[in-house]
Amino acid sequence: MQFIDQARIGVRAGRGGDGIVAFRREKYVPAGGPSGGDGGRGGDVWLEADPNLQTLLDFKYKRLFEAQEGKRGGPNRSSGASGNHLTIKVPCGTEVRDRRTNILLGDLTEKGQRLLVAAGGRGGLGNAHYLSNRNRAPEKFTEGRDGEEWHLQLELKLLAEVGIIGLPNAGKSTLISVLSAARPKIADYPFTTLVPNLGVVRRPTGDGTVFADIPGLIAGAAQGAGLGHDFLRHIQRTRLLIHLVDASAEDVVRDLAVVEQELTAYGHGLDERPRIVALNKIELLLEEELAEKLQQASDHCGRTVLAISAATSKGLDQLLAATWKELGI
Ligand SMILES: Nc1nc2c(ncn2[C@@H]2O[C@H](COP(=O)(O)OP(=O)(O)O)[C@@H](O)[C@H]2O)c(=O)[nH]1
Ligand SMILES: [Mg+2]
Repeated sequence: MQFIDQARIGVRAGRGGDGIVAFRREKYVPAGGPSGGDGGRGGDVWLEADPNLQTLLDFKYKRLFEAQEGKRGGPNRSSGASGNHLTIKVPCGTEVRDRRTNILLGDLTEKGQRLLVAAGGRGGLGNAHYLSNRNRAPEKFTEGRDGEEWHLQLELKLLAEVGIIGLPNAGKSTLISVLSAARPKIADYPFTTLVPNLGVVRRPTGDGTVFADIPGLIAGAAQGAGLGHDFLRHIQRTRLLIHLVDASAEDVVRDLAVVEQELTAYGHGLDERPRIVALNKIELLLEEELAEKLQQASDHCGRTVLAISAATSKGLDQLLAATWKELGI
């Protein structure tokens, strides 16, 4: 199963500065020669792989990237300054395609790897270039060239770091939708009936972490009941599991245990994965009822159990704080 994050961006390199027309004006020199300088080159746009980024989240907000223009030429044959290059940081593993032709321009896999995606325009020539015996006072100059402009498609294979598990109806999909800042596309998914839900949740450091909601966990999933078995295989690579339980269920301990048994039965170390347990839908319960269920759940799990409501956003800050702590972010 592949999760693919996609973004479309436009990149525009800087235009070259124009050449200018100027003549030397010096004391005692009646007719100074042409002295107009050349324009500076426009800045390039580069992409660079940065291991601190995990997602293309930032490109959901900013889509057009432009490098600086070159400056006009100056008098006394002085060239205009070149425009600054622009470097756009992308996560390692980002594939870059031309959007129109779908041609792969590059695959930025290694830290620090760079790809030129739009070259800056050449600066124009000043009139000093056009001095000749026939024309001692040329008025000719050229304009700077436009920088290259491209529409790019960025694609990144995502790794879900956090898996949300729990029985059907626990509120997994709801939780992901309220937490996430973006919804990546799920590619090549072999099943049609159940599709994992993905969300990119913005973490305090700015970049995103991918959460995957794992549907289809029911009793017997590890033995192949329903489609849960396939999803269990896919959560093997997550670093943290959030186990959600519907707090309004009659027996929260039984609901917890059903899913735990499936993790254990599946093996592969899934039951050892760091885990956060949370009761959801707590706004449906009276205070004493909630306290009692929290107590039962934490007695069963041997750890603190969080109380949240995906519907009203109650307790979500604490849930995220616990998540970042577990992930060491
Ligand atoms: N009252 C209440 N309902 C919720 C809450 N979170 C989810 N639900 C509802 O519970 C039902 C199942 O939620 P869903 O996210 O589809 O569960 P999933 O099967 O675990 O993905 C839906 O009708 C949701 O609207 C909550 O915090 N409070
Ligand atoms: Mg769901």
